[in-house]
Amino acid sequence: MGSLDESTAGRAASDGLMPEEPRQGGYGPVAKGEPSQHPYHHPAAAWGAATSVMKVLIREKELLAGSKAMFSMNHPIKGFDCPGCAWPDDNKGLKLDICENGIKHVTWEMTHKRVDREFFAAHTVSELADWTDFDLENQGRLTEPMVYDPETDHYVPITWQEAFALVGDELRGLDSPDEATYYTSGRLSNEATFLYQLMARELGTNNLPDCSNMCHEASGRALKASIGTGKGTADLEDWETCDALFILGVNAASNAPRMLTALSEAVKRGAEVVHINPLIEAGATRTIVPHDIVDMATFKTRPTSTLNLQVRPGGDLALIRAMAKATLEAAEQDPSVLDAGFLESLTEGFDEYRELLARTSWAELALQAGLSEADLRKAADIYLKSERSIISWCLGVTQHEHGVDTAREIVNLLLLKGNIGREGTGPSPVRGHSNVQGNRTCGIDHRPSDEFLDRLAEVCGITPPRHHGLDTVRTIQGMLDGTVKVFVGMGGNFVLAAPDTARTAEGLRQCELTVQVSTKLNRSHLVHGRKALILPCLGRTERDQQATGLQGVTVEDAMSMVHLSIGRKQPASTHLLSEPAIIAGMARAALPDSATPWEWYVEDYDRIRDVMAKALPGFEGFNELIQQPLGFRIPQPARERVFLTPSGRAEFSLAPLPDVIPEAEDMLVLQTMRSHDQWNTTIYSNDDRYRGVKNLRELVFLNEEDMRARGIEEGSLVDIVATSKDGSERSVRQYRALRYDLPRGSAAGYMPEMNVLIGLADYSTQSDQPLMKNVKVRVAPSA
Ligand SMILES: Nc1nc2c(c(=O)[nH]1)N[C@H]1C(S)=C(S)[C@@H](COP(=O)(O)OP(=O)(O)OC[C@H]3O[C@@H](n4cnc5c(=O)[nH]c(N)nc54)[C@H](O)[C@@H]3O)O[C@H]1N2
Ligand SMILES: Nc1nc2c(c(=O)[nH]1)N[C@H]1C(S)=C(S)[C@@H](COP(=O)(O)OP(=O)(O)OC[C@H]3O[C@@H](n4cnc5c(=O)[nH]c(N)nc54)[C@H](O)[C@@H]3O)O[C@H]1N2
Ligand SMILES: [Mo]
Repeated sequence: MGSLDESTAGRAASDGLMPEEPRQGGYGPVAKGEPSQHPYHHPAAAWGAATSVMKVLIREKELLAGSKAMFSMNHPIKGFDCPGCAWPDDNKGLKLDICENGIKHVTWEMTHKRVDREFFAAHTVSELADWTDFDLENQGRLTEPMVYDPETDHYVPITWQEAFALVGDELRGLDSPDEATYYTSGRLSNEATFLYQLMARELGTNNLPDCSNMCHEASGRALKASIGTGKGTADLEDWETCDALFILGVNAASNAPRMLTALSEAVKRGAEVVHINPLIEAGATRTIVPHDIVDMATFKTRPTSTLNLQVRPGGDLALIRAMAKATLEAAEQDPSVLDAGFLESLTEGFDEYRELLARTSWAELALQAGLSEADLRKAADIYLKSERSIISWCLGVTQHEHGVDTAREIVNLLLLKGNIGREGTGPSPVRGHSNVQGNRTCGIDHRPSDEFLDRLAEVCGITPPRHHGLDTVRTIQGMLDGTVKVFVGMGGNFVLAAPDTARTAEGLRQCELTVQVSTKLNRSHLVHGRKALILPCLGRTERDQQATGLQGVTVEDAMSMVHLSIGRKQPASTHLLSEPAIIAGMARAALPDSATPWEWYVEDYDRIRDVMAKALPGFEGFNELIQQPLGFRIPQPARERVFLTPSGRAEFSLAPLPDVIPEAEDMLVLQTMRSHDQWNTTIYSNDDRYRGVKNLRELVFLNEEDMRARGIEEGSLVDIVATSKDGSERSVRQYRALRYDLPRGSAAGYMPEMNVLIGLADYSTQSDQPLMKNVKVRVAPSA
């Protein structure tokens, strides 16, 4: 579309949560230049990425430290784990397995800027509420604990001891431990995680909502039901040896850039790579391998796909089922396409599944997938011909009503050809936060199993509650109906990450106490309870010095590898505490007579690991295992074809084919996704390089024909009205409509700005995940 006309005011309807002045940059920086969109012709990664990194390094004045950081990031034993994403490290040879967005992410934490007591003295909370979210985070690192003073509307300094006492008093004053809720964002280390869940359970609650409730809950539930453990089975070596890769609902170039290397190497060795996504994302065609200096110097691009299929939003189950149907049809001619021995001895429900598919017509499947039968058969042919297939997915699959059924259908398809527990095969969900998988492994679970609690009780000498706790959506409901009075956020930015921003804010404001353990200032500090604390912690890059010396922590990547992460940088302030120390401080204050040796644990994290080794299956010998250069793999029985399901076999699921076509003809299915230049609620700029967008976040990508049908001009302003499951409506006004290559009937825009459109009722009944990729909207030109 080129440059747009004079920028007109764009406002979201989330009262008091965004600055009032007109802007088009959403929660990003105040827009400076004119918004524009130009097609992006360059390969993913490449020099554009290098330039973008340099800009960030220069802005943060961290050129030297930033470049030094790149060399210790993801290095075995002596480095820290990149907090950018959960993609596993490739530690073979001397390759530097780093990426543009990982570097941006790390530098953002390492900034020289500080938010100190003078900063808070200079600005009231009401004043800060008018700043953009970018400006809030861009103030730099938090330096000391602060408490909200309602008299002056300022955050004022408080000592750590007083802060802990405040938390302790409040928690001890509750009528029931279930009146408090303990949120985790997925970067918390395993050690801190273990202490955090122990604190909650010793206090008497399983209220442990986490970002996973909005992210991969569906994958966990599906895999648990199908194969007995809630994790993928493929690892990086499998990715290197498979001959077909199916990637569903992942924007690799932006959100898992190190995956690009695996994709290009797969294509290079002749493997098939099929991308299934309503959008053809940048990383789904070509890349310059991010760390291949020769490729970068010579601009040598490498293909990253052999087939792209633009599925209808939510149509993945139909597509996968079509592939399974074609496989079963082929087996009628040539039974050897199926792994009969595997199906016979290690699976349950195959006959019923075959019957279900025989009853499902190609026409229904094609309609629901939004693809022609010919296209569906193309994908099926690749699967049929391949000896070793991996199917990988991310939010494009999980944040839908039928996320669990779809992930289970993926397993169904894999089972047909024994594509599990064999080299080069398996389900492979791409997790988000760098330790979100480890959080679950180490006990962040609002629905813990009895076995887990039994062992915790025995090893830690506590009596954990047995009733299930609150997840993210139910936490918000609880705050709103007054049953939740204390909110503790271990990282993250709850108010912006959660659905229904306005209602979430209302809930937080109704709390008696909100506690945010954070590295940087964000919106969740400004939308607070009657009492409020900001507790600043060490970041992952920083030295964590305790009584017995320098401490390291561990994280688990998306492929179940657990390894050590040791920060080396001088902490941003001498007043920061580590996350384990903050948890121990709160726990002691809330549980003065606790027999748990909180302080002793913090002196030496080996002690936490020793108790984890006893409490968590697969962690036996934890302290020794992490001394291995690449860490260790948590045993994943399904990888060995041991299926811990009720039947002791891998279980086929028999979900009915969902109807994913909106009930009203003028309704579009809107997905809320990330731009290239953001990390969840952290927005680095208003650009989205690979989608060719500059200076604009308040936008909606639409299909050309959908625009024409609604009289919407390219680059013009539109209003978007969402209809919730409960019939209520939410809207954003004056967003820019941009033409994009996506299927008719679908639309796309950015989180977290568009979270205001997602009602609290809009969560999946299968996974309880908010429907962040499935918002039913009507779009019309602004008045
Ligand atoms: N740089 C950077 N890296 C990140 C993050 C970040 O914000 N920035 N976030 C991290 C986190 S927490 C996570 S969970 C991951 C998220 O990684 P992604 O899942 O890649 O995240 P999104 O940006 O939401 O993109 C969703 C993708 O799914 C596609 N999609 C939408 N609906 C459908 C559908 O119905 N079917 C299919 N097949 N595809 C669909 C979209 O077009 C898009 O390509 O990334 C992690 N890594
Ligand atoms: N509409 C819509 N909404 C979504 C999504 C979507 O696709 N669409 N995606 C969902 C997903 S997948 C996720 S994972 C959630 C993310 O939700 P969250 O995890 O809650 O959000 P983040 O933006 O990752 O959190 C950023 C904040 O974490 C703090 N932080 C950074 N590093 C550290 C650290 O080392 N320790 C501590 N204690 N704090 C730290 C900083 O203060 C920073 O402001 O959002 C969800 N929300
Ligand atoms: Mo996530």
